[in-house]
Amino acid sequence: MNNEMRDRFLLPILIPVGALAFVAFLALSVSYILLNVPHAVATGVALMLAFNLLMVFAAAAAAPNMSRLSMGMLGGIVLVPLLVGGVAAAGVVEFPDDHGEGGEGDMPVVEIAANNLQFDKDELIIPADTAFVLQFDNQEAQPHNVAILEEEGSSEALFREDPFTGPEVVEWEVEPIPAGEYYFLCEVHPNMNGTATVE
Ligand SMILES: [Cu+2]
Repeated sequence: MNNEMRDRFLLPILIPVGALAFVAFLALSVSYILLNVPHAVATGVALMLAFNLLMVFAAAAAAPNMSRLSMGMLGGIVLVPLLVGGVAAAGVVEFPDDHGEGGEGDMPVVEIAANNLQFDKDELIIPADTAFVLQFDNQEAQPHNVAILEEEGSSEALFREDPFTGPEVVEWEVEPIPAGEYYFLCEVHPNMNGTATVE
């Protein structure tokens, strides 16, 4: 098959099919990039892309008999900023991680507060076998902490942090605890205590 045959029979099929595939690929990758970058970057990339496409179509319309070489150059004009934008976006963006273990943000939060030498609740409900964040709001200028024990009087704590003086809110990461009934208290004021229900 010589070049002329190829041009006459093959190109009319190849060009539209190829163009369709290219447009589909472009649309998918562009939307993927735009959905994953901060708003300002997305707007910039989209504008740049729209401007480039406009230039290419304008050039193609003005010179219908353009050689393949200049077609290739125009393709480059479109693709280069797209690639640059993609790389820039990848640098700016933290892609969401599929496993959902992205740290503190994903953990369940258990809240407790202290004021007037009392906790605001006498039962802590804690998810079983799950690392969680214990958010402790010490609302007064008294040293308090939270310790979780197997039972009242246990010498070893499943969890404890040092007492601190408020007012201050702290977030502690707590290792998973198996289901069961436990005891929690402020070690500075042992009469501040309650039941930790892990379920
Ligand atoms: Cu206390």
